[in-house]
Amino acid sequence: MKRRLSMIAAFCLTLGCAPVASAQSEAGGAALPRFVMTNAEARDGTDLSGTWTYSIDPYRDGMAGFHGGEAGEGHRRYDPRDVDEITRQDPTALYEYDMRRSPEATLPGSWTKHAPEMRHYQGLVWYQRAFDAAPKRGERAFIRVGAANYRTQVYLNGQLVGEHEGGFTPFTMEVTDVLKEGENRIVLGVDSARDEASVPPPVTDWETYGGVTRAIRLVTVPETFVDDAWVRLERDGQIRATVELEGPGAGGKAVEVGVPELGLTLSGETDETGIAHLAAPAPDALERWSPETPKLYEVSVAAGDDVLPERIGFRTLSVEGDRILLNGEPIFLRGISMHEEELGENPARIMTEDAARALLTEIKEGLHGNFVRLAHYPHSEATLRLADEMGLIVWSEVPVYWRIDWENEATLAVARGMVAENLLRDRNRASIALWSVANETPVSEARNRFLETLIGDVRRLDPTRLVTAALLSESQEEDGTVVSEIADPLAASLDVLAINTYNGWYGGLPLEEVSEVRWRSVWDKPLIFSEFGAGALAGFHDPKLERKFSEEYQADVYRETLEMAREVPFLAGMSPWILKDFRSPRRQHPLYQQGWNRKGLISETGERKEAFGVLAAEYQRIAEEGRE
Ligand code: GCB
Repeated sequence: MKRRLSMIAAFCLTLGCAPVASAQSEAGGAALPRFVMTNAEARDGTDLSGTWTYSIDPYRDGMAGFHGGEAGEGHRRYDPRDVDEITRQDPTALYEYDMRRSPEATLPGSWTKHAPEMRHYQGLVWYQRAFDAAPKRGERAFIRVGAANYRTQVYLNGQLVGEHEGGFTPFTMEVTDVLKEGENRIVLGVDSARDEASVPPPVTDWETYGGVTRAIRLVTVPETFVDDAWVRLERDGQIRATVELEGPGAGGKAVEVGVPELGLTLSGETDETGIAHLAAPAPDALERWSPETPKLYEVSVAAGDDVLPERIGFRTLSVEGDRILLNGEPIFLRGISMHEEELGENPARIMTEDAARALLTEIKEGLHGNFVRLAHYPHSEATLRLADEMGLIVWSEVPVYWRIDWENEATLAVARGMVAENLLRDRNRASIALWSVANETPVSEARNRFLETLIGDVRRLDPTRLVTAALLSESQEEDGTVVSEIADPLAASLDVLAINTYNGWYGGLPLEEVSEVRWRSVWDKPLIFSEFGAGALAGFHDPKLERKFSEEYQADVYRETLEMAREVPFLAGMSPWILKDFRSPRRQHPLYQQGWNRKGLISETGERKEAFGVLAAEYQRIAEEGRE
C-alpha cells in the first residue's frame, strides 16, 4: 500500500500553491496520509503547545500580493525574520506585520477565545512561536498537528513544509532537513473559511471553531520507524497485527509485536514495501474488552531501533440479523450524542483529558450509558483513549453532513482523505464499534456514488468494524397510524442502519401521538436511533403551557419517544441528541438560544435538565432488565 496521495492537492486547488510533498496513490484510489504516526503522543519530542503569537489576515495578504504572485517581503507572516531588528538597522524598511510582537494566544484552542472580536471571525490567522531543538544524526523529525480547522500551511524557519485540508484529523510533516540546532521558528497559517466544495460545507448546525484545536508537537523517531501499527482481535479468534515501517531500512526487517501480560509475541518480517502481517491465536487467558470490563493490554511494536508502545483492548464485533454482537453476545447500545466542546460558558474546543472525562462520566455514570456517538466529525484522540479506558462503545464519524458537493471530485478526495486519516489514527481503539460515513444526506445518484466510495474505503482499511450512516426516513399514515421506514438505498450497503427522528420537535405531529408512531423495515439489519430530542433552556419551566424550550416539553418528548422506541423490535441502540447544549451560530432565539443549540440534556455549564433523569431511568431499566 505504498503510498499515499499528497494531502496538499485539494488545498492547492484553492490557493494555487506549489506542491511541496510527493504524491503517490494506493490501489483503490483512497487518499492516504503520507505518514500515519500511530500513537504520536507516545513519541519522543517537544510539545509545542503554549504561548504563540497570532496575526489575523482576512485578505490573505501574507499568501499573495494584491496583483497575485508571491506576497511582498513586508507581508510574509511566515518569514521568521526579526522585523523590529531589521527596521532598527534600516529605518526606511516597510513591514506591515511583526509576528514576534503580535498579540499572544494559548494553543491548542480555537481563536474564538483569543479576543472578543475573534468570536465570529472566519478566515486566515497566522501563528508563530520559537522553540529550541538539538537534531541528532540518524534521527528524523516531524511536526505533528492533532487538528487545525480548516486549511493549514506549516512553515519551519521560513520554509513551507506541508499543507493540509480538513479540520478534525491529524497531520504529520517531515522537517528533518529544515530543523536547525538551537532556535527554530514555526509558523502555521490556519484558514477557517469553507466553501461549497468543503467537508463540511459552510452551513452546519454547530460552531466549527477556527484555529488550532489539538496539540502541536515536534516528534522525533529513528531513521526507520514504525509508522503504522494496527493490532486487533478478529472474528476467527486470531490476534492480528499489520505493521508498516517507514524509512530506508523498511523492507525485509524483523518485526515483533508483544503483549507481555498474555505472554504473547507475534513475529515476522516486512515485505519489500515495509509492511508485515502477523497473526497468532488469541490465548485462552485473553480478557475481552467490553463496557463492563474495559480491559486494556500494554502492547509493544518493535522493529530495528524503534519500539512503539500502545494500550489496546481486544474484542470482536459483528451483526446477526437485527442484533449487534460484542464478543458474540447481543448488546443494546444505551447512548447519547456529543459534540467536541468542553463544559463552560465560553468553550473553544479545548478537549483535555479532564474535559473529556467530565462529559464521558455523565454518560457512563449519570445516564447509565454504554455508548456515545461522537458527532459530527472525528473527535480528539484523548477522548477516544478515555472511551477505551472507561468502557464506552463509540460511533465515529466524518463531517459528510447535509449539503455536500456530491459531483465534485476534489470534494470526494477530501472526504476520502478524512476517512483514511480518521481510521488510521484510531484503528487500535477497542471502543470504536461503528464508522459512520454521513449524516442526513438527501438521496441522489451522485450522493449514492460518493458514499459508496467512502464505504468501500472504510471496508478496505478496516473490515473488523461495522459501517453505518445517519439516514433520513419517510412516514405515511396507514389506518390512522403514522408508519415510518428507512427509504434510502444506501441501507443495502451498511451493516447498521441509523435514523435521526425528531417527531414532537420538528414536523407537525402532536407530542401525544409520538409514542404511537410505528416503524417498519424491509432490512434484516439492526437500527439505531442516532438522534431524537428537543430544545430546552435549563431552568426555564412552563408546566402550564408546556411551551417548546421548557424543560417539561423536552422531558415529554423523551418520554414519548422512548415509549415509541420500546415497540421497535429491530432497534439495537440509540444516541439521542445531545448530551450538552452546544454552540450553533444558526440558533439565535434571543431568550432561549443566544447562539446555542439547546437540545442538551445538560446545559453548557453542566446543569442537568429534567429530561436527563427520564433517559437515565430508561437506561438503568434496560441495563438491569434488558430490552424485552
Ligand atoms: C440534526 C442534525 C444535527 C442538528 C440537529 C438539530 O438532525 O444531525 O446536527 O444539530 O438535527 O438540533 O436540529
